[in-house]
Parts: sequence; structure tokens; C-alpha cells
Amino acid sequence: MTDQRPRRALISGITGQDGSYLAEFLLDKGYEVVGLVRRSSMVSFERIAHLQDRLTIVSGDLLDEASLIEALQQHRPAEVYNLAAQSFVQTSFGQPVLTGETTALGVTRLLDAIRIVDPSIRFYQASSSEMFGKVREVPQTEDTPFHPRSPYGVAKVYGHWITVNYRESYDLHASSGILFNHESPRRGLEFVTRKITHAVASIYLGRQRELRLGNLEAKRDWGYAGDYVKAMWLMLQQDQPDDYVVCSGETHSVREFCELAFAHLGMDYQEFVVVDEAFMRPAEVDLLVGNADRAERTLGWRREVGFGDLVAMMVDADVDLLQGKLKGLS
Ligand code: NAP
Ligand code: F7E
Repeated sequence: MTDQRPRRALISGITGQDGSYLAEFLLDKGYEVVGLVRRSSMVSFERIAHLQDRLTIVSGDLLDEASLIEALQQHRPAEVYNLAAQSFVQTSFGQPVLTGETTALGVTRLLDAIRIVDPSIRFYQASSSEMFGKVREVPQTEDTPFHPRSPYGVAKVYGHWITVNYRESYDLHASSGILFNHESPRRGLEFVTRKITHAVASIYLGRQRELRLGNLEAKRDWGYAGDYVKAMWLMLQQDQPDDYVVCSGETHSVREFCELAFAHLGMDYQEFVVVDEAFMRPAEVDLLVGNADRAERTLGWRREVGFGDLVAMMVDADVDLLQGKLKGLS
């Protein structure tokens, strides 16, 4: 007889952009979803408010291994998605130790908790294209050597290799998704895409006059977060764990993003964008563009939202948000 009970997944970082899309995706697939949430003086459930009556929340922090063991013992998930991290590159220069504790050692704490509680749990690690940094080849694949350019990138390289190491040492079903930048209306306001689309909406509505940005020439491979969480799930459904690049295969500069976002509302970005040294980084990742052949061939994964549609979706959502039309999150 096959087991008819719903599968249970635990997501760390459920209050973040990807956590909210992954929770929606897994709930739609019939999973029981447990979200690991750290304690703070104010709850940050904005992105998952519309899901709250369908989720179980458990308290835990990547800085505290006992809390992770306790969460796993209490909820016994079949799959764990490690999306929690200090994920903002600029902050990692100012807080390199905290970034290392969370984004690097936090992965070991969670893997170790799995090894102790139940090594049959399948594990997903949110690795990043930031690991390629000063890129050694174009486009980047699973075999491209890493050369990270920020404390965040360095921490993610550690998280990636400790995942591979636990897979090889303890036979864990642990996969690492090397995801390139992915965005959405739920992206944090400090990341460049959302900073731009929010400012475009604000300028359009007459509430802001200029937009101050750093390096306009940096190029990124941008996709839609809603498409990318499907790849995370597909990795854990394979017989064998592995590492996969997930990307759009296209690269665009910050300048192009600005041009398109302002043009979407009939404006010329050159009239509003001001370059400000304050937003430059001590070391920059100039160009990222990935090759998702392995994910497409093995997982059957395809992205659905293209660059132009992504920019338009984000600008429109920010206009709605600022006009107060948005009832829930899109
Ligand atoms: P995000 O919006 O910044 O969310 C990060 C999440 O981590 C939040 O839920 C945050 O909780 C949680 N968190 C931070 N420190 C924690 C700790 N000590 N213990 C427990 N939870 C903690 O990030 P995202 O864009 O959704 O990205 C998800 C993951 O993918 C991250 O690991 C990121 O580094 C990685 N990644 C992202 C991209 C991308 O383009 N988005 C690309 C590649 C990889 P609070 O709400 O309490 O702050
Ligand atoms: O910067 C340039 C900046 O902060 C993109 C995270 O999700 O993706 C993200 O990291 C580019 C950089 O993302 C501003 O210098 C110019 O070249 O949106 P971002 P990121 O650093 O690529 C990777 C894959 C992750 O894993 C990370 O977690 O835009 N840029 N002017 C600016 N960036 C910001 N934030 N603000 C500016 O004013």
C-alpha cells in the first residue's frame, strides 16, 4: 500500500521572497508546509500573510543549532529547503561575520541537524551565481570555477561545498541550486530591480523626483522568482541529488533595466537617474549569465516569464501598491 499522507516540507527563510513563492507552490501540490521563523520584535509575515492559515510556523534560527534539531524532531519533514540567509550583498561588506555565521555556518548547522535527526530528509541549499563573481567563463555552468567578490559570495561558496561534502560523507540527498538573480513584486526594496521599479512608480505618481543608483553597467541574468522555486522542488524529486544552475540565459545591464522600467510608463530614465558613489561596492560582479542546460535536460525545468514581462510586472505592481489598490500580494 502506498503512503497517502501529505508530504511535509520545512522551509527556512519562508518570510523572504523565495520562501513565500515556494510555500505557495508546495501548498498547491498538497504538501504540509512548516516555516522556520526567527524571533524578532516585530513579525515580518507580509509576504506570507495570505497563506498563514495554511502554514505551520516553528521558531528557529540558523545561528542556533539546537533550535534546528528541535524543529526537525517536532515536525519530521520529508524535505527541507534552506532559503534563509543574510542575502544582501552590500550588507555583507559591512557585516561580514554575521553574514558568514548565517549564510555559511548556518548551512552546516542545518545539515548537521538533519544528519542527527533523520538522514533520509531531502535537502535543498540556496546557492547563488554570486559564487562565480569575477567570472572565469561565459556563460557559467555547474563546472565553472568560483571566484566570489563579496563576503556574501564567499559564504555561499562555503554553503555550496558543505552541502556537497555532507552528500558525499553521509550519503544525504542534498542538492545545491545555483540560482541566478530572480526578482518579483515581492523582492526586497534594497535590491536594484525593486528599488528601480518602486522609484519609477513613485516618480510617475509625482511622489519622488530622482533615483540614485550605483554601477549602471553591471550585467545580470534576471528571471522571475515564481519560475525558479519550481526548480528547487524538482531537484528534490530526483532519484539522485546533484547541483544545478538555474537561470534565464540572457544578460542585461542595470542601465537597460532602468531604460525599460521608465519607458513602461512613458518616461526617459536619463531625466531621473543620478549616479551616486554611495551605492558602489568595494568589489563588483560585472557580468553574470548562466547556462541552464542541465536543469532543462534533467529536471525538465523551463522559465516562463521573460525579461520584458518581468520588468512590466514589477512596475505595474508598484504602481498598484503605491496607489493603494493592492489588496493582497500579487
Ligand atoms: P530574502 O528575501 O532576503 O529572505 C531571506 C530569508 O532568510 C528571510 O526569511 C529572513 O528572515 C531569513 N533569515 C535571515 N537570517 C536568518 C536566520 N539567522 N535564521 C533564520 N532565518 C533567517 O532572500 P530571497 O531573495 O528570498 O533568497 C532566498 C535564498 O536564496 C537566500 O539564501 C539567498 O541568499 C538565495 N539566493 C537568492 C537569489 C535571488 O536572486 N533572490 C539568487 C540566488 C540565491 P526575516 O524575515 O526574519 O529577515
Ligand atoms: O545588485 C548594481 C549592483 O543588490 C545587482 C541577491 O539576491 O542576486 C542578488 O545579489 C547589481 C549589482 O543584487 C545599485 O552593484 C547599481 O551589480 O540587486 P542587487 P546582487 O548583488 O546581484 C544574487 C544572485 C544573490 O544571491 C543575492 O542574494 O546592481 N547596483 N546600483 C545596485 N544594487 C543595489 N542593490 N542598489 C543600487 O542602488
